[in-house]
Amino acid sequence: MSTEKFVRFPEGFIWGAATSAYQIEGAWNEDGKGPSIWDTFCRIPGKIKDGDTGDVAADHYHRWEEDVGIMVELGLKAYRFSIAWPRIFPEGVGEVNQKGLDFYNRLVDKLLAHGIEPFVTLYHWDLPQALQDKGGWPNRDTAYAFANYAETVAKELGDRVSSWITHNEPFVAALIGHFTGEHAPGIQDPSAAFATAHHILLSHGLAAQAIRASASLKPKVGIVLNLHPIHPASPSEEDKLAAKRFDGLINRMFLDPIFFGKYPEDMLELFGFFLPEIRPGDMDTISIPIDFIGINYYTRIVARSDPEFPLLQASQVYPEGNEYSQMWEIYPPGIYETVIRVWKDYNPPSIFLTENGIPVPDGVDFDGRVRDERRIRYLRNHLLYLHKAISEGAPVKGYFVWSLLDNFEWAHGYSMRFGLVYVDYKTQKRIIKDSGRWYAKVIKENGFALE
Ligand code: IFM
Repeated sequence: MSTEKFVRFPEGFIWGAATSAYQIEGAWNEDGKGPSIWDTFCRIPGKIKDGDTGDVAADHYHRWEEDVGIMVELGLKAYRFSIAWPRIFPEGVGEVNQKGLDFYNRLVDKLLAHGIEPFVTLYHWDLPQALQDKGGWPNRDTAYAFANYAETVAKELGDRVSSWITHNEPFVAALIGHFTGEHAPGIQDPSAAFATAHHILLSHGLAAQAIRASASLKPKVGIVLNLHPIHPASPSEEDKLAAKRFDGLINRMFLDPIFFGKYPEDMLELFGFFLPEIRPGDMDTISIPIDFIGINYYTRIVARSDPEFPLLQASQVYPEGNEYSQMWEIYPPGIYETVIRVWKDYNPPSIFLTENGIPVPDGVDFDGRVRDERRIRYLRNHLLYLHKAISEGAPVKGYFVWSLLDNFEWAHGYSMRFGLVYVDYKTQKRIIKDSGRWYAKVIKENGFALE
């Protein structure tokens, strides 16, 4: 008698994989594309590991047909990708570059021809440099430029695309781009960071309205946040406060305005004076009802009180004896904790796990296979906890692995490999890793067996 238990996902569960434009496309200056802040940032010596750039990346701009072929082989039900704003508006606003739109038209048509649902992200961090030159996100005008860009794309693709994501991880764009400065545009100024946060949130609401007014298929509009469970390093009151502050800055500072139309009180007390002018109506625009929330889950944060640390007076600790990847602690129960928390505290109509994955220093074995068992274990353990959340009633409709392909991992350059598919950057040859084969089976069977 078999004692095998099968972890079955709900009928119609959407299995996908995700990428973003700057991380895979390359072709940084082709077919009329304007430069983005990442094109500029990568050229500043010392900003990116080994001086890498996204100039060529995984050359997806030229190999997109082959890449869709791989998605078909994996049996993906959905593909989440982002549109490069500077391909559509080389100057951020003004004249539209039809060749840029055509690239995404072809991609969307091909996906649909194979029954793969496109999930379009409008902003995954590659702001047109021309807008940065006018002040970037700290300038409120950028929010209106974004709404205009969203309207243009929704008019073009909105007869075939129905799932729209306005922004990917506003926390990262705001704080890592404008406070720590580790990401483009490399600014280190708390006022710029909080102005960016507010203007990105505002632009999300404006874009949601523009998409709904312009797309001919009834659109489903959402936003993607990077969320973490935050645990205190010890039971002390100081560490509990440290955890609360981390939670405020990373999670609630974005969830509360979107769902409740207000910034959290404790964050306003701490950082209110860094926020830009909040005009009447802003919070209503930001809290326009959404159709889904996208959660990117990778890891948890363990926080301790640290008076030396700027902004939060709290810092992250990495407890000994836990399991780590090249970048973060591996903490599968956190996906459950995060989903349940978002469901219970914010009650979204539906939830997608829009990113989950792990960097592994994969290599090709002599027989041409990439045996990335660690990634399989990571995905499987996270899916197990996601399944638990779903079986308790959380309205999770789909899951996207980060990432379809190995790609440009921002400040880490090409040193981190997140793909289900290995990319040999010298030849651009693609090899489906063991994890890709494993995921294909999960998709086919709508779950996996548990010994
Ligand atoms: O590669 C990134 C992605 O662009 C946004 N979310 C996290 C991923 C891994 O760091």
